[in-house]
Amino acid sequence: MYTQAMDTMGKDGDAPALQTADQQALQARFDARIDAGDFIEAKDWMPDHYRKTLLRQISQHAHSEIVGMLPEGNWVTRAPSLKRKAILLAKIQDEGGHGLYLYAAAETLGSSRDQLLHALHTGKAKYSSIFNYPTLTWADIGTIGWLVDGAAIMNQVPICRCSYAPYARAMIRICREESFHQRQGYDSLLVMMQEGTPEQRAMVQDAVNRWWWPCLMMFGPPDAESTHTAQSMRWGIKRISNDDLRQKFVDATVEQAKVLGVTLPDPHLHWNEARGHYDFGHLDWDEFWRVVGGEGPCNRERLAARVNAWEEGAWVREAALAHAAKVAAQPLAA
Ligand code: BYC
Repeated sequence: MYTQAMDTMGKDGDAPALQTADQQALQARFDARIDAGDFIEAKDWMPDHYRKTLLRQISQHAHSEIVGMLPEGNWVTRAPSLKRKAILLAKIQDEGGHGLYLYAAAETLGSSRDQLLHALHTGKAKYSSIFNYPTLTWADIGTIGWLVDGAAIMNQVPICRCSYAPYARAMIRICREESFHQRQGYDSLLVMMQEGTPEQRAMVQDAVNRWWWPCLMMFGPPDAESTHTAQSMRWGIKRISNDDLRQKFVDATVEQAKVLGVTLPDPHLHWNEARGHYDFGHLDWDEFWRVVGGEGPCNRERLAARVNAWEEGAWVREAALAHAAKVAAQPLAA
């Protein structure tokens, strides 16, 4: 299963010209299955471009999950109560689990875990821009739950219907857990807003001010500038475009902000009766591309932490392999 070595970070070109009648028949059958809404399994024939697109997206998603553990990990020792610490630990552990489901789904496409992680550690692979921002106060942890996980759910629920079945199955489990993550964040902020001191309420507002715009950028560049959206939607990998998901997120979040009692930091945010949606201000796409390009506030720190974890964990991998070899060498019990 893991023998189709490939450069996971190669730019996806057009699908190679089909060589034979057999390949044309395979392509036609694949297209018909996609059009019929069938799921594609790992053992099924698929065009190389489809496989590379999935490998890129799923591995980026996996990397985002494990890099996403870092900003939250920053607050484990300083959580304000045992209850909040236990919730935070459980959430971070869930993110590690999501990374594992997703790396396993990516491996079914012909890349090894080592190849995927090498791409992350050498800076060739992307991970979500949002995790390159710092967590400055405890309110950032609640805000990540509410807004970052909220954006993640908006983006990820449609992926439960992704045409590639192993990814879709992983996403069903992940989305269930993300809902809990979002709720715990909102609950934590609600307690601070309703029962907290004026300083705590100001801390929540400050966190929302800093996270709002980066969260809107999580959905990716505008559709007109998105390299992959059209093809990914044709293949049923993406079901809803970047801009449409961003709009859905804004519409849902404005109402939640009202209940919470915070102001979203956008003077242009207002209900547009004709569109049936909230209008919102312009995003700073220069900032987005700077962060994606490695120049965000925490890019270097995040990557260094992952590389360090890999190097310091070498003895665990070696011990696990030695143990597995020992078990395999033992005769089977009668
Ligand atoms: N950050 O053509 P586009 C989580 C890149 S985990 C960085 O629209 P696509 C959580 C994009 O890769 C959240 N790069 O691309 C975890 C492409 O560059 P390449 C992660 C971004 O793939 C722990 C270029 O821009 N979620 O929520 O069609 C704790 C053009 O973009 C970003 C997922 O990964 C970005 N934000 O659409 C808490 C979900 N956006 O690859 C929470 C799965 C775009 O050509 N992924 N780029 O070099 C997706 O749905 C899609 O991949 C995206 C982008 C919507 C992200």
